[in-house]
Order: sequence, then C-alpha cells, then structure tokens
Amino acid sequence: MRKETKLKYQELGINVNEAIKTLKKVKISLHCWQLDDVSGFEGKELLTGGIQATGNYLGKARNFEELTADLDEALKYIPGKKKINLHAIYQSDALVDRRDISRRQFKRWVDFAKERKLGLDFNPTIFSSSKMVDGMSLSSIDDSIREYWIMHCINSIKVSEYFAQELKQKSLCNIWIPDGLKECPADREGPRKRLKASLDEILKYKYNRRLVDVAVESKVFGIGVESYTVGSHEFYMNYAAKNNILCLLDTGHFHPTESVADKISSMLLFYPRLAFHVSRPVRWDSDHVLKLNDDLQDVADELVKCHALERSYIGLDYFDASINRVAALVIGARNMEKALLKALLTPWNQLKEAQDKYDHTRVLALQEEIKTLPWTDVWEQYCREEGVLDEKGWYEAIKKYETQVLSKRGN
Ligand code: RNT
Ligand code: ZN
Repeated sequence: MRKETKLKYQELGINVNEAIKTLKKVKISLHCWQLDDVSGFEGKELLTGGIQATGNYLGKARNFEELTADLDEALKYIPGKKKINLHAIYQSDALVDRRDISRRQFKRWVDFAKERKLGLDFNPTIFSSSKMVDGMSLSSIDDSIREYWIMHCINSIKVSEYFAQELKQKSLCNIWIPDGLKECPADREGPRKRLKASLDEILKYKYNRRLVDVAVESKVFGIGVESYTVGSHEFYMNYAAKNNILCLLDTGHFHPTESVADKISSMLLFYPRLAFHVSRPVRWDSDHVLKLNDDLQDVADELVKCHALERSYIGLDYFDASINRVAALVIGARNMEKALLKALLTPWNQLKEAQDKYDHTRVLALQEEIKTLPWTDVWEQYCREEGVLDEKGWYEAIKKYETQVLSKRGN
C-alpha cells in the first residue's frame, strides 16, 4: 500500500490496518442459488413464487458435485470470512419429500463446509412446489397445505441446529413465502391471520437459541402477485418483534424510493440482531447482481456507523442466468466487501461531531471529500493479505474456468 494512502486516512483519524482487520472478521453468507438459477437438486419442480431467473448462459450447475466445484471456484476470489446459504431444495444425500428433511439430507454439505471452515445458513424452500395451492402456503385456506409447510419449516429449523452444532457457529434459518394475490384482495386479513397462526405453530418447536436465529422475510410484491403480499414488512416486523425472532430485510423488497439503509438504526433499537438479503432491485425485479452503488454503500455505512457488524447476518440474494454465474457470485460478494471497506474507511466520529455542532456545511464537505479518497489502494492490500486476485486477475481466472469446466457441461 502506498505511504500517502495511509497518511491521507491518518489525517482523518482512520487507521487503514484496523479497517482491514475488522473487515477480515465480517462473515458474508454466499447464496448457493446464484449458481443454478434457484433450481435445486429435486429435479422436478419449475421455479415459481413470483421470482424468476432469466437467461441461459452456459454452464449452469446441475448437481451437488458441479455446484460445489463452482462454489470452490468462486471462493478463491472472495476475500474475508464466508458462510454458504442453502435452501431446502439442495438436499445432498438420500433425497426425501421436502416436508421430511432432516440432518441426513445435508451431511455432505456439512462435510464440505467443515473442510473449508465455512458456516452454513438455511432456508425452507416454500416455492417451486406442487404442495402450494393457488400460490399459497403458510397462509393457505387449506389446513393440510398449511400443516405441510409448518412441518417443513420446523424441520428446516432442525437442519439449522445441526449446521450450527457441527460447524460451531450460529446458523440463520430464514422463512420467506411468496403468498399473495394478483388482483386487489377481497380479504386481506384472513390470509394474514392464518400466516400468524402458522408461524405460532412453527415457533412451538423450542429450538436452541444459542445455535439458531429464525428470521422472517417480507416482500412488497412479486411477479403474478402484484396487488397483495401476505407477508408484508409491517406484518413481519411486528410479528418478529413480538415473538423474539428476527425480521430479515431484503434490500430488493421495498418500494423503489424507500431507503432500506434508513431502517437499520431504528431496527437496531428493538432487535438483538439484524438479518439481510443484500440484493439490487431493477424495475420489477428484486434480484440483480450487486453493484457498488449508493444503495449498497448506504447499507454498509449504516452497519458500520451503528457498530452493527457483529449483530448482523449479511447474506446475498440475487440470481442472474444471463452471465457467467460464478462471476456473478464473485462480483456481488466483492462489491459487498468493497462497500464495507469504504464504510470502515469513513471518519464517522468527525461526521457525527460536525452534525452535533450544527455544522452541516462540514458534514456535506467531508461526505464529498471521502468519495475521492484512495480506498482502492486499501482494497488491493486487503486482497493481497487474503491471498485473493485483483480485479483483472480473478476475471481471467474465471474465464479459464469457463473454458475448461463450464463449457464442457453441454448445457
Ligand atoms: C424472494 C426472496 C427469497 C428468495 C430466495 C431464493 O423474493 O428474496 O429470499 O430470493 O430465498
Ligand atoms: Zn431474499
């Protein structure tokens, strides 16, 4: 790293080595589903639930072996601590009906994670299923449908407990359902009452809270369910607060002019921990690959200035099938890391002080000054220390992997 870089930051009271040290400890949960367009290993159901992966770039992973090979490739180019985020449709062993999953179905994932010193997070898969009627699951009018998904969720929490026990670190079990309606509902309250009752049933299972955090993820709308989402933000934020679980914020699940970053400081006052799916919304889609844009930076800034890194689960959530999928995972993850590094290289104390002294001119001037500081020099140092290639390097390496591995898959 150049001497001037260190000095420039020092002048603002920032120690670049401390920033790197802090960043090295932050865990990012990499979503396995970017590598196969949310297909999973069950091999029968199409992707439904108002989400869509568009494109048919070559080399989609088709099974456990291919997916883990792609993950290994991606892991080489992502600095920092990592977890892998799994969905119930990625059973690695002894495939069973989704409702009946247990630790037995995820043994090879645990071995994979152990060997690489990774953590594992988990999600029940409540979409792409013939067990949903009229797009409804935990809020269905049909008792047997609700019971099916309640069992699936309880078993998913047990899988998370298994992950945490084996890997000696907490596991997040996040529940997202697509339930909603295309047109303006006749009854908004009924489905929400049923969803509430279903969640109450799930939480009757007394999971080990030292091992697992359970979260519920809201959404504003999905494709085909544009008018009403049962699990709205207000619904889940209230439910989570009252029931001592977490309310996961997916950064792609809000109205376009709403700032997700702005919610963080409020929620931190009422929740022990926060959980995120970091994503990028573009018009109707909530799942584009992360760019290093202002929205992402705002989220990273809040997490750092509110000292919330240790209290947050940071997971990624996007799926692009139109570009090299391994590169997509790497680009998004590196952007998350870059945003966090930039946030760690910001003189929050000085900024706060200026605000508290009513010196808003200083705040604005400093905020703008920060934008041109040489953070990329620190980023390169961080990558070197982590043994990870720079921008040009990883791109060329993944192109090679594309020629040697992905293009041979014949899909
Ligand atoms: C969908 C939600 C959900 C999924 C994944 C696959 O809008 O964001 O989290 O993307 O669970
Ligand atoms: Zn999500």
